[in-house]
Amino acid sequence: GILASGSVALITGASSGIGAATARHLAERGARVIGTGRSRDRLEGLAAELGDSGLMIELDVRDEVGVTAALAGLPAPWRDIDILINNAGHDAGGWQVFQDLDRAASDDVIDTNVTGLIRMTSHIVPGMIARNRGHIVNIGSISSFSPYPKSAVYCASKFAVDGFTQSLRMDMADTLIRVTQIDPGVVLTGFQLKRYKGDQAAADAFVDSYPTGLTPDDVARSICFALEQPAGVMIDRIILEPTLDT
Ligand code: 8X3
Repeated sequence: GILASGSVALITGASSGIGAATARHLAERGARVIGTGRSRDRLEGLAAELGDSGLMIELDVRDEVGVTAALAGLPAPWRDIDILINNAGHDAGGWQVFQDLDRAASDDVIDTNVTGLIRMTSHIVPGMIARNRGHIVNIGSISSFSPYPKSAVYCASKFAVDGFTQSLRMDMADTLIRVTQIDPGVVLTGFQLKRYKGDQAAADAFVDSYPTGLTPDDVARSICFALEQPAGVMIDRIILEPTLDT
């Protein structure tokens, strides 16, 4: 399968949360993992854990020039990317009714979650097509199809990811490239704290209302499930929700 020993996976937003957990799971299964994030410092821990199976690079999905340079600078053995995990995304400062949302924060949500995800895909798809080999995993959300209040721009961003995933899959129809979307509900990561603008008490209260919130490992196992299917099996979408939702 594509998740074989020596396969190269690139994971955006690898410094924490779902991205970091997925990096560990893929490395455990023999993949070589390029972990990207905005800050090299925050990737240090993962670099130490993964050793020779990991390559950490500083890359901001919002930055076209930086992305181009970072990918062009990959050492030769890391250039043929088999698996792209488009994980980088946030709703920083987003827990607000739309009329109170900060405009700059909203723009950043779109730049990262939508434009950045499309940018990474557009850089990496040509090589996948040339080799007729690849699996793209986009991290959506339950917000990709089930909107809720106080997250208008975030929900818009995840609906956009959903449309992109589905249309991209159709465009890959005459290739062996697979496209999967993973749609988690509440996952207990730094996402929640950022959404609440760093208000720890508010984030804790939210998290406490989900006694069985999903962990990053739960999401990582779903990603592995999709990747480990035989070449003829396309997992379109996996939706995960916490069992208890109080
Ligand atoms: C975010 C999902 O449930 O934390 O993608 O709002 S939730």
